[in-house]
Amino acid sequence: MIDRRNLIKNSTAFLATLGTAGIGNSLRAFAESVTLPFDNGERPLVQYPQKRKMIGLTARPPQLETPFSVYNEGVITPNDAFFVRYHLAGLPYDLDPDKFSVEIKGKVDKPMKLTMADIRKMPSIEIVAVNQCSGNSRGLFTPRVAGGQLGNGAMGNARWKGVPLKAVLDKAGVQAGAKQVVFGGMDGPVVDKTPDFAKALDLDHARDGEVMLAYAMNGADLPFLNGFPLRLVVPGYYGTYWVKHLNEINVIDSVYDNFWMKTAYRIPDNDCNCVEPGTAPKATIPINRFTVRSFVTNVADGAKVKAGNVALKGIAFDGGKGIKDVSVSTDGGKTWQKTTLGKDLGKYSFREWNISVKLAAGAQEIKVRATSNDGKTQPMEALWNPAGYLRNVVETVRVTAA
Ligand SMILES: Nc1nc2c(c(=O)[nH]1)N[C@H]1C(S)=C(S)[C@@H](COP(=O)(O)O)O[C@H]1N2
Ligand SMILES: [Mo]
Repeated sequence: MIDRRNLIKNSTAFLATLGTAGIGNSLRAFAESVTLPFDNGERPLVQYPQKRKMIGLTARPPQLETPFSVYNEGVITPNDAFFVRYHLAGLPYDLDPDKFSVEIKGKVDKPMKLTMADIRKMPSIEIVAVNQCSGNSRGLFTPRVAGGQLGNGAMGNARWKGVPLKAVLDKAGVQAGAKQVVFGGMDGPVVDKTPDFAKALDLDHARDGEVMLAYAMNGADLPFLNGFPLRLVVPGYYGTYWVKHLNEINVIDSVYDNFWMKTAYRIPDNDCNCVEPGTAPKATIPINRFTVRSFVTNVADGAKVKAGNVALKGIAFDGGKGIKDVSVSTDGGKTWQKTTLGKDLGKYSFREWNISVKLAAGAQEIKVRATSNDGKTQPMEALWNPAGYLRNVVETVRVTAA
């Protein structure tokens, strides 16, 4: 029942805000701005309904980065600080959650439409999982690449609640010969030349019991900008598959080949998923699981710290094997010290790490490197691909100890 109340609060409060201003126009730019660590990295701090001040990338559609300091508040990213990414400017601002339904169609025995009430009646699951945009950290690529010039704030970790996609597919009865499941959301292009956004997963993946239709995030309704009232959650996979305002699930007997699968969101088809900087890959595949990453969160690049013992804290995550080890180096990567890992919230979650290191007076570099349970680790030199995806170089924080 709490869910229901939240739902009403969400819709009326949020839509009232929109009704008076329209979200694009209600963008309030503050005098404050932040500068991300690359050329042309100046960004306004902006505020949208249900969000705190966020780093503004674009206004139409709204695209917001999480201020990096948020990741030091805890391993769960608060809803009001969770990043926002959209491709198309036509957002479903007028959606009525009472009339909302998701349609299941295509190669199924019983095509159906499920309302939010229908979905809330089904047995629910919860998974803590990181959502990260493929283009997270793209602005740091050298040579620079085209696309949203993001710092490290296009990622977040939340406790998602919803129903397994498998349960929904079973209800509809997937027919023999089905190959993929296509997901569509309510947003669309404003002018018709941009192809509508839709993504597909292989049927086996769609039925793994973890891919879910989520209606709650960290114990509350999804914020509108994070896909209210229903979104796909694909644990371990890049955010592009996490379709928001999900209203169409289409089971098909072919491999989906729209623009967003066939042309965009593809990575080099080789072992490193990388190419020589400035060159084009010979063959590509759709982007899929996250590469393993780790960050220092309690000391910012350029900070001044006290010489001696310095407590360091941060986060690590990977595409779903879970984090085995996070180590820190203060000598340029010659030696590494194991950190202590924090509470395990599941293999798809951010994992906290802590360590105390000795820093001599002067300019120092702190490097952090995570290894996942399948032995994958982070490269010392950044790998490159033309779309600026998969960045997972060992991060370096430069500090002055005194
Ligand atoms: N309907 C819809 N869903 C979408 C998108 C979109 O443009 N429209 N963008 C995708 C991409 S690329 C990312 S990274 C995630 C971002 O999720 P968030 O905005 O909740 O952080 O949403 C995904 N789902
Ligand atoms: Mo993305």
